[in-house]
Amino acid sequence: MTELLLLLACAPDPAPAPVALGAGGTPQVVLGAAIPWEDATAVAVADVDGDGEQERYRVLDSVLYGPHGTHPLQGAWQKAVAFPLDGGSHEELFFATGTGVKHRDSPVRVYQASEASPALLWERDGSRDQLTDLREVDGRLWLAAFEDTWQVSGGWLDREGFQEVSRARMAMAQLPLRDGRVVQGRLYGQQPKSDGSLVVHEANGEERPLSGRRGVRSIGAGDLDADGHVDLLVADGWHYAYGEHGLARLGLYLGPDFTDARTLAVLPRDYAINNIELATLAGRPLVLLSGSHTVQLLSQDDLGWRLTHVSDIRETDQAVFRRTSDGVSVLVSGDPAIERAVSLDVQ
Ligand SMILES: [Ca+2]
Ligand SMILES: [Ca+2]
Repeated sequence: MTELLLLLACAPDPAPAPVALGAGGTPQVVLGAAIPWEDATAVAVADVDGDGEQERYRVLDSVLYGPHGTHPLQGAWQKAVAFPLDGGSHEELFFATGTGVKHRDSPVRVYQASEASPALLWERDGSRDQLTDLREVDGRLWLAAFEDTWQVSGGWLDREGFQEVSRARMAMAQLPLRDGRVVQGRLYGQQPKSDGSLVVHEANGEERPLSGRRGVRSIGAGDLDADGHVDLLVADGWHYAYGEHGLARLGLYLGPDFTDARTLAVLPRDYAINNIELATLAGRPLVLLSGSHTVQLLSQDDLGWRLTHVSDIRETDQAVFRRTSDGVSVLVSGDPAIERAVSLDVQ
Protein backbone atom coordinates (compact mmCIF):
# COMPACT_ATOMS: atom_id res chain seq x y z
CA MET A 1 0.00 0.00 0.00
CA THR A 2 2.79 2.38 0.92
CA GLU A 3 4.51 1.62 -2.37
CA LEU A 4 1.32 2.41 -4.26
CA LEU A 5 0.96 5.76 -2.48
CA LEU A 6 4.57 6.58 -3.25
CA LEU A 7 4.01 5.69 -6.88
CA LEU A 8 0.91 7.85 -7.01
CA ALA A 9 2.72 10.73 -5.32
CA CYS A 10 5.54 10.53 -7.84
CA ALA A 11 3.35 10.22 -10.90
CA PRO A 12 3.71 13.28 -13.07
CA ASP A 13 0.71 15.54 -13.58
CA PRO A 14 -0.91 15.14 -16.93
CA ALA A 15 0.62 17.52 -19.44
CA PRO A 16 -1.34 20.80 -19.54
CA ALA A 17 -3.09 21.52 -22.77
CA PRO A 18 -1.06 24.00 -24.81
CA VAL A 19 -2.38 27.54 -24.67
CA ALA A 20 -2.28 29.33 -27.97
CA LEU A 21 -0.46 32.41 -26.72
CA GLY A 22 0.62 34.61 -29.55
CA ALA A 23 -2.15 33.44 -31.84
CA GLY A 24 -4.04 36.74 -31.72
CA GLY A 25 -2.73 37.82 -35.08
CA THR A 26 -0.99 41.08 -34.09
CA PRO A 27 0.86 42.26 -37.21
CA GLN A 28 4.63 41.87 -36.91
CA VAL A 29 7.10 44.63 -37.68
CA VAL A 30 9.20 43.86 -40.74
CA LEU A 31 12.36 45.74 -41.73
CA GLY A 32 13.35 46.34 -45.33
CA ALA A 33 16.90 45.80 -46.58
CA ALA A 34 19.59 48.25 -45.41
CA ILE A 35 20.01 50.80 -48.20
CA PRO A 36 23.39 52.58 -48.00
CA TRP A 37 23.49 56.40 -48.14
CA GLU A 38 26.52 58.68 -47.59
CA ASP A 39 29.03 58.59 -44.72
CA ALA A 40 27.68 60.37 -41.65
CA THR A 41 28.70 60.83 -38.01
CA ALA A 42 25.16 62.07 -37.25
CA VAL A 43 21.82 62.13 -39.05
CA ALA A 44 18.64 64.19 -38.73
CA VAL A 45 15.39 64.65 -40.63
CA ALA A 46 12.89 67.48 -41.21
CA ASP A 47 10.11 68.06 -43.72
CA VAL A 48 11.24 71.58 -44.56
CA ASP A 49 9.22 71.82 -47.81
CA GLY A 50 6.06 70.52 -46.17
CA ASP A 51 5.26 67.81 -48.73
CA GLY A 52 4.81 65.09 -46.09
CA GLU A 53 8.18 63.40 -46.60
CA GLN A 54 11.05 64.32 -44.30
CA GLU A 55 14.32 65.43 -45.92
CA ARG A 56 17.59 63.89 -44.76
CA TYR A 57 20.47 65.73 -43.10
CA ARG A 58 23.87 64.36 -42.25
CA VAL A 59 27.02 65.55 -40.51
CA LEU A 60 30.53 64.68 -41.63
CA ASP A 61 33.81 66.39 -40.69
CA SER A 62 32.06 69.36 -39.02
CA VAL A 63 29.87 70.06 -42.06
CA LEU A 64 26.07 69.77 -42.09
CA TYR A 65 24.76 68.50 -45.43
CA GLY A 66 21.09 69.26 -45.99
CA PRO A 67 18.57 69.34 -48.82
CA HIS A 68 19.45 72.97 -49.56
CA GLY A 69 23.23 72.89 -49.39
CA THR A 70 26.03 72.62 -46.88
CA HIS A 71 26.76 74.51 -43.68
CA PRO A 72 30.11 74.41 -41.83
CA LEU A 73 29.66 73.77 -38.10
CA GLN A 74 31.59 75.86 -35.55
CA GLY A 75 31.18 73.20 -32.86
CA ALA A 76 30.53 69.51 -32.31
CA TRP A 77 27.06 68.22 -33.28
CA GLN A 78 25.04 67.42 -30.15
CA LYS A 79 21.26 67.13 -30.63
CA ALA A 80 18.53 67.81 -33.20
CA VAL A 81 14.74 67.85 -33.36
CA ALA A 82 12.27 68.82 -36.10
CA PHE A 83 8.75 70.19 -35.84
CA PRO A 84 6.55 72.93 -37.34
CA LEU A 85 6.75 76.09 -35.23
CA ASP A 86 3.35 77.45 -36.21
CA GLY A 87 1.53 74.14 -36.36
CA GLY A 88 1.68 74.15 -40.18
CA SER A 89 3.15 71.51 -42.46
CA HIS A 90 6.64 72.98 -42.89
CA GLU A 91 9.02 71.63 -40.26
CA GLU A 92 12.01 73.49 -38.91
CA LEU A 93 15.18 71.64 -37.97
CA PHE A 94 16.54 72.77 -34.62
CA PHE A 95 20.02 71.56 -33.81
CA ALA A 96 22.68 72.22 -31.21
CA THR A 97 26.45 72.25 -31.33
CA GLY A 98 28.96 72.61 -28.50
CA THR A 99 32.23 71.33 -27.14
CA GLY A 100 33.75 68.25 -28.73
CA VAL A 101 37.09 66.66 -29.45
CA LYS A 102 37.73 68.95 -32.43
CA HIS A 103 35.97 71.95 -30.86
CA ARG A 104 37.38 72.31 -27.36
CA ASP A 105 36.32 75.94 -26.82
CA SER A 106 33.03 76.00 -28.67
CA PRO A 107 30.07 77.49 -26.77
CA VAL A 108 26.65 75.82 -26.86
CA ARG A 109 24.76 77.12 -29.88
CA VAL A 110 21.22 76.32 -31.01
CA TYR A 111 20.30 76.88 -34.66
CA GLN A 112 17.07 76.86 -36.61
CA ALA A 113 17.21 75.60 -40.20
CA SER A 114 14.38 75.70 -42.68
CA GLU A 115 14.71 76.05 -46.43
CA ALA A 116 17.11 78.91 -45.75
CA SER A 117 20.55 78.37 -44.22
CA PRO A 118 20.68 77.83 -40.45
CA ALA A 119 20.11 80.85 -38.21
CA LEU A 120 21.65 81.12 -34.73
CA LEU A 121 18.93 81.22 -32.06
CA TRP A 122 20.86 81.11 -28.82
CA GLU A 123 24.37 80.78 -27.49
CA ARG A 124 25.87 80.25 -24.05
CA ASP A 125 29.55 80.14 -23.17
CA GLY A 126 30.15 78.51 -19.81
CA SER A 127 32.52 76.16 -18.09
CA ARG A 128 30.87 73.10 -19.66
CA ASP A 129 29.39 73.69 -23.11
CA GLN A 130 27.21 70.67 -23.51
CA LEU A 131 23.56 70.52 -24.46
CA THR A 132 22.05 67.29 -23.18
CA ASP A 133 18.38 67.42 -24.19
CA LEU A 134 16.50 69.05 -27.08
CA ARG A 135 12.88 68.25 -27.73
CA GLU A 136 9.51 69.53 -28.89
CA VAL A 137 6.86 69.79 -26.16
CA ASP A 138 3.42 71.03 -27.24
CA GLY A 139 4.82 72.91 -30.21
CA ARG A 140 7.59 74.63 -28.22
CA LEU A 141 11.32 74.05 -28.07
CA TRP A 142 12.65 72.67 -24.79
CA LEU A 143 16.30 72.18 -23.97
CA ALA A 144 18.57 71.11 -21.14
CA ALA A 145 22.18 72.22 -21.00
CA PHE A 146 24.98 72.30 -18.44
CA GLU A 147 25.08 75.53 -16.48
CA ASP A 148 28.45 74.66 -14.97
CA THR A 149 30.38 71.47 -14.30
CA TRP A 150 27.51 69.76 -12.46
CA GLN A 151 24.25 71.69 -12.72
CA VAL A 152 21.99 71.15 -15.72
CA SER A 153 19.27 73.70 -16.41
CA GLY A 154 16.14 72.93 -18.39
CA GLY A 155 13.80 75.46 -19.95
CA TRP A 156 12.08 76.90 -22.99
CA LEU A 157 13.85 78.56 -25.87
CA ASP A 158 11.76 81.15 -27.69
CA ARG A 159 12.04 84.65 -29.14
CA GLU A 160 12.78 86.03 -25.68
CA GLY A 161 15.70 83.65 -25.30
CA PHE A 162 16.17 80.86 -22.76
CA GLN A 163 13.61 80.73 -19.92
CA GLU A 164 14.91 78.39 -17.20
CA VAL A 165 12.28 76.20 -15.53
CA SER A 166 14.24 73.58 -13.62
CA ARG A 167 17.76 72.89 -12.55
CA ALA A 168 19.38 69.89 -10.91
CA ARG A 169 22.72 68.23 -10.53
CA MET A 170 23.50 65.93 -13.48
CA ALA A 171 19.85 65.98 -14.66
CA MET A 172 20.84 65.57 -18.29
CA ALA A 173 17.43 64.36 -19.46
CA GLN A 174 14.54 66.66 -18.55
CA LEU A 175 10.91 66.67 -19.62
CA PRO A 176 8.32 69.34 -18.72
CA LEU A 177 4.70 68.29 -18.21
CA ARG A 178 1.65 70.44 -18.92
CA ASP A 179 0.78 70.82 -15.22
CA GLY A 180 4.08 72.45 -14.32
CA ARG A 181 5.91 69.34 -13.18
CA VAL A 182 9.31 68.48 -14.67
CA VAL A 183 10.64 64.94 -14.90
CA GLN A 184 14.37 64.90 -14.26
CA GLY A 185 16.58 62.00 -15.25
CA ARG A 186 19.86 62.24 -13.38
CA LEU A 187 22.88 60.38 -14.66
CA TYR A 188 24.66 60.60 -11.29
CA GLY A 189 23.65 61.47 -7.74
CA GLN A 190 24.99 64.10 -5.36
CA GLN A 191 28.43 62.54 -5.12
CA PRO A 192 30.71 61.86 -8.07
CA LYS A 193 30.23 58.28 -9.35
CA SER A 194 27.14 57.79 -7.15
CA ASP A 195 23.94 56.36 -8.62
CA GLY A 196 21.64 58.71 -10.46
CA SER A 197 17.86 58.64 -10.27
CA LEU A 198 14.53 59.49 -11.83
CA VAL A 199 12.74 62.32 -10.04
CA VAL A 200 9.49 64.21 -10.52
CA HIS A 201 10.04 67.84 -9.65
CA GLU A 202 6.59 68.89 -8.48
CA ALA A 203 5.12 72.31 -9.28
CA ASN A 204 5.42 73.26 -5.57
CA GLY A 205 9.15 72.56 -5.64
CA GLU A 206 9.02 69.18 -3.87
CA GLU A 207 10.81 66.22 -5.37
CA ARG A 208 9.36 62.73 -5.70
CA PRO A 209 11.72 59.93 -6.68
CA LEU A 210 10.40 57.19 -8.95
CA SER A 211 11.52 53.59 -8.98
CA GLY A 212 14.26 52.69 -11.39
CA ARG A 213 17.70 51.28 -11.83
CA ARG A 214 20.57 53.70 -11.10
CA GLY A 215 21.34 56.57 -13.45
CA VAL A 216 19.12 57.80 -16.29
CA ARG A 217 20.62 58.18 -19.73
CA SER A 218 17.64 59.34 -21.81
CA ILE A 219 13.87 59.92 -21.61
CA GLY A 220 11.23 59.50 -24.30
CA ALA A 221 7.61 60.58 -23.97
CA GLY A 222 4.30 59.73 -25.57
CA ASP A 223 0.82 58.52 -24.72
CA LEU A 224 1.40 54.80 -25.22
CA ASP A 225 -1.88 53.59 -23.74
CA ALA A 226 -3.92 56.42 -25.33
CA ASP A 227 -5.53 57.55 -22.05
CA GLY A 228 -4.71 61.24 -22.59
CA HIS A 229 -1.79 61.28 -20.13
CA VAL A 230 1.85 61.43 -21.19
CA ASP A 231 3.78 58.25 -20.38
CA LEU A 232 7.53 58.05 -19.90
CA LEU A 233 10.01 55.78 -21.58
CA VAL A 234 13.14 55.92 -19.49
CA ALA A 235 16.54 54.45 -20.29
CA ASP A 236 18.35 53.83 -17.03
CA GLY A 237 20.84 51.35 -15.62
CA TRP A 238 23.78 53.75 -15.96
CA HIS A 239 26.85 53.00 -13.85
CA TYR A 240 30.08 54.98 -13.73
CA ALA A 241 31.96 51.82 -14.75
CA TYR A 242 29.48 51.56 -17.61
CA GLY A 243 31.47 49.21 -19.81
CA GLU A 244 31.43 46.61 -17.02
CA HIS A 245 28.25 47.34 -15.05
CA GLY A 246 26.05 49.49 -17.32
CA LEU A 247 22.63 47.99 -18.01
CA ALA A 248 20.70 49.17 -21.08
CA ARG A 249 17.23 48.98 -19.53
CA LEU A 250 14.09 50.64 -20.86
CA GLY A 251 11.29 51.28 -18.37
CA LEU A 252 7.72 52.40 -19.05
CA TYR A 253 6.09 54.72 -16.50
CA LEU A 254 2.39 55.33 -17.00
CA GLY A 255 1.10 58.87 -16.45
CA PRO A 256 -0.13 60.87 -14.79
CA ASP A 257 1.56 59.72 -11.56
CA PHE A 258 4.15 57.27 -13.02
CA THR A 259 3.83 54.78 -10.16
CA ASP A 260 2.77 52.01 -12.57
CA ALA A 261 6.21 51.11 -13.88
CA ARG A 262 7.44 48.13 -15.87
CA THR A 263 10.53 47.04 -17.71
CA LEU A 264 9.89 46.88 -21.45
CA ALA A 265 13.32 45.77 -22.62
CA VAL A 266 16.96 45.21 -21.74
CA LEU A 267 19.33 45.39 -24.69
CA PRO A 268 21.60 42.35 -24.38
CA ARG A 269 24.74 43.74 -26.07
CA ASP A 270 24.60 47.39 -25.01
CA TYR A 271 25.61 49.19 -21.82
CA ALA A 272 23.29 52.15 -22.40
CA ILE A 273 20.39 53.48 -24.45
CA ASN A 274 21.51 56.91 -25.59
CA ASN A 275 18.42 58.04 -27.46
CA ILE A 276 14.72 57.12 -27.62
CA GLU A 277 12.27 58.06 -30.38
CA LEU A 278 8.58 57.25 -30.75
CA ALA A 279 6.47 56.88 -33.87
CA THR A 280 3.24 55.18 -34.83
CA LEU A 281 2.62 52.77 -37.68
CA ALA A 282 -0.97 51.86 -38.50
CA GLY A 283 -1.94 53.25 -35.10
CA ARG A 284 0.57 51.08 -33.22
CA PRO A 285 3.44 52.54 -31.20
CA LEU A 286 6.97 52.00 -32.41
CA VAL A 287 9.99 52.82 -30.25
CA LEU A 288 13.45 53.37 -31.71
CA LEU A 289 16.37 52.77 -29.36
CA SER A 290 19.89 53.97 -30.14
CA GLY A 291 22.08 51.86 -27.88
CA SER A 292 25.80 51.96 -27.26
CA HIS A 293 26.39 49.19 -29.78
CA THR A 294 23.12 48.45 -31.57
CA VAL A 295 19.98 50.11 -32.90
CA GLN A 296 16.79 48.29 -31.95
CA LEU A 297 13.12 48.69 -32.77
CA LEU A 298 10.58 47.91 -30.06
CA SER A 299 7.05 46.98 -31.10
CA GLN A 300 4.08 45.19 -29.59
CA ASP A 301 3.16 41.62 -30.30
CA ASP A 302 0.72 39.23 -28.67
CA LEU A 303 3.14 38.44 -25.82
CA GLY A 304 4.13 42.00 -25.02
CA TRP A 305 7.02 43.94 -26.50
CA ARG A 306 9.42 42.60 -29.07
CA LEU A 307 12.92 43.84 -29.95
CA THR A 308 13.98 43.83 -33.58
CA HIS A 309 17.66 44.42 -34.35
CA VAL A 310 18.10 47.20 -36.92
CA SER A 311 21.85 47.67 -37.11
CA ASP A 312 25.16 47.45 -35.29
CA ILE A 313 26.67 50.90 -34.72
CA ARG A 314 29.70 52.72 -33.33
CA GLU A 315 29.23 54.16 -29.84
CA THR A 316 28.89 57.70 -31.24
CA ASP A 317 26.29 56.79 -33.86
CA GLN A 318 22.56 57.26 -33.55
CA ALA A 319 19.32 56.51 -35.38
CA VAL A 320 16.19 58.53 -36.18
CA PHE A 321 12.78 57.74 -37.57
CA ARG A 322 12.02 59.27 -40.99
CA ARG A 323 8.53 59.90 -42.31
CA THR A 324 8.50 58.96 -45.99
CA SER A 325 5.87 58.91 -48.72
CA ASP A 326 5.60 55.15 -48.10
CA GLY A 327 5.34 55.28 -44.30
CA VAL A 328 8.19 55.14 -41.81
CA SER A 329 11.87 54.23 -42.10
CA VAL A 330 14.88 54.20 -39.78
CA LEU A 331 17.96 56.22 -40.71
CA VAL A 332 21.21 55.24 -38.95
CA SER A 333 24.50 57.18 -39.04
CA GLY A 334 27.70 55.34 -39.99
CA ASP A 335 30.13 54.72 -42.85
CA PRO A 336 27.90 54.68 -44.77
CA ALA A 337 24.68 55.73 -43.10
CA ILE A 338 21.90 53.26 -43.87
CA GLU A 339 18.15 53.45 -44.15
CA ARG A 340 15.65 50.61 -43.59
CA ALA A 341 11.93 50.84 -44.31
CA VAL A 342 9.57 49.69 -41.54
CA SER A 343 6.34 47.91 -42.42
CA LEU A 344 3.79 45.62 -40.83
CA ASP A 345 3.39 42.02 -41.91
CA VAL A 346 -0.41 41.67 -41.86
CA GLN A 347 -1.36 38.03 -42.26
CA1 LIG B 1 9.69 67.11 -47.69
CA1 LIG C 1 -0.86 57.42 -21.19
